[in-house]
Amino acid sequence: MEYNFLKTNCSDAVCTLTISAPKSLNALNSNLLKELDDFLDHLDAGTRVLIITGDGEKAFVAGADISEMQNLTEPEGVAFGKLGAQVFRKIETLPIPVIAAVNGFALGGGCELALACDIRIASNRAKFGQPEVGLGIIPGFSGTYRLTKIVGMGNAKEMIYTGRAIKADEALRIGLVNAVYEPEQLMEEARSLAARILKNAPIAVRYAKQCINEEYDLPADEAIAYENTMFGKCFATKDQKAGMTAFLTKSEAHFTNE
Ligand code: CO8
Repeated sequence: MEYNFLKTNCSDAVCTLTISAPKSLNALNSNLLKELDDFLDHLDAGTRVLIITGDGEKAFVAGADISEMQNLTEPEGVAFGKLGAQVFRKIETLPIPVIAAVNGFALGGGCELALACDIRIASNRAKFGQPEVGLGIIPGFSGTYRLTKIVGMGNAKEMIYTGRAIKADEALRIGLVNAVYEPEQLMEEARSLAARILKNAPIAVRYAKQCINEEYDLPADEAIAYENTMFGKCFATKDQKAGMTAFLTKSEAHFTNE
């Protein structure tokens, strides 16, 4: 598929995906969401970390495309919401870590896109918000679900009821982002975070993501049992032997993803 709204740059097991709709501050229209869906389906098997960012200096993603939503009927609203929600769920469950490098406005669907990623880092110019109620809608790409989990119910309710955009320092304080950098350092920091992940055993990183995601909504005993099963599966990998042998022989581990 040819992409009109995505720029991709993949090398050394790291893919950087840049959302690019410059005329609308990278707003998510349905064609863009379909491209994103296609990109995720065809991600090279050798990719081990995905970084998502926005084109330009101003916006990560300024939301879903308001001009496309303006005249939707109720069933069309459901369909548009479902499209975004399914694509974002695909990001959340991708078997590799996904880093959101938030370089500017992350509003509405843009904030929800960042929430679907595993780790969020931001430039000090970034602004996060869920302004939907000011447009007569609610967050529709799973923001009411994920924001609450990430920043807690009180912070999520305040952001969603008021629609107030928060700056990067406040996002850091409430745990919406893990770190804040100067704009020109953001992508370098994202790549360095990816490089730190790449040093580790790929299957173990994948299992860890799967455990954290799957266990989050389970009762404690089921969650603990799930982890126990996955922990056991690690011992069936060559990389477990490589990692522990390297530690015990004081050498560097060479993981083969087996
Ligand atoms: N959709 C469409 N166009 C947009 C959007 C958007 N979300 N955001 C910006 N644009 C366009 C503007 O209309 C403008 O276009 P033009 O040049 O043709 O007038 C261009 O981008 C530049 O924007 P501004 O001139 O407004 O730039 P400013 O620097 O003055 O302001 C802001 C930047 C503050 C980011 C401002 O553009 C803004 O408030 N944008 C809208 C933010 C917003 O409300 N986002 C939430 C949208 S709703 C949503 O995401 C719901 C998700 C779930 C959907 C579920 C569907 C059922």
